[in-house]
Amino acid sequence: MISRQAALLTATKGLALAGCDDDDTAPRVTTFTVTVQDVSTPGLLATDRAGGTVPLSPGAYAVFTGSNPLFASGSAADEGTELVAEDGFPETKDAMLDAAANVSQHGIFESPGGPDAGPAIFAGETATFTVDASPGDRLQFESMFVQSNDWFFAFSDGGIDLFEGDTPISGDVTDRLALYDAGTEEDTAPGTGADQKPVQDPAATNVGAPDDDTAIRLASTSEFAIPATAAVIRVTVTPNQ
Ligand SMILES: [Ca+2]
Ligand SMILES: [Ca+2]
Repeated sequence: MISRQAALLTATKGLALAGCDDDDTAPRVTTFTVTVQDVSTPGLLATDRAGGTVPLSPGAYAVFTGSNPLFASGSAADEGTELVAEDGFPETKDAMLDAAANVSQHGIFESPGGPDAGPAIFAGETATFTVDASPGDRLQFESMFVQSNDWFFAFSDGGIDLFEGDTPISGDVTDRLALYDAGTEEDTAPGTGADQKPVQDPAATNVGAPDDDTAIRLASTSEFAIPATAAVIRVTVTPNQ
């Protein structure tokens, strides 16, 4: 039989626990659905290739804390980023993320099929993936701007915070994207030249002259006419309820 004093202690402890959930429970995990849509339209680029649309490659993504585990703006690209940016192959980057200590989750996103029955994300297609994250976690990815030599989309500032304080972010995050030049292949204008992916052997890698500038940087809008990011790609992040 429980004593009155023990019952009182139990009740008091219960109240105390109810008042400090944050200290006594594991971090809250939120599952997010991320969509990457190709919103480019025919004739967006002045080229016959892909009807002037801008296909996107399958991408590599990571949930992480601290610094961007996929690339560093201003530094040379690693092999994984080069393969995404020049040839649209994310598998090597995905495998390299296994070794990144600050990555909690990583993977590949791709088209559900589409006109090539393959992983490339063509105009009108949407790739979808889910990630589990806790406050403090960030998201980053790389996906090739296929009508280029070595350009890829990623979030600027190293990634996006998936929470504002403890609140999951929600909605269109396209304005957080930037188009980067990987610094691994010399550029020609979008949709032109002999060394861009649409006119290469689809399975070939590293076709084209090396870049004069080996630093990862923003693609040059002073040198080339480049469509607005929002005319090519739309990314949304939605916490599951
Ligand atoms: Ca380049
Ligand atoms: Ca090339």
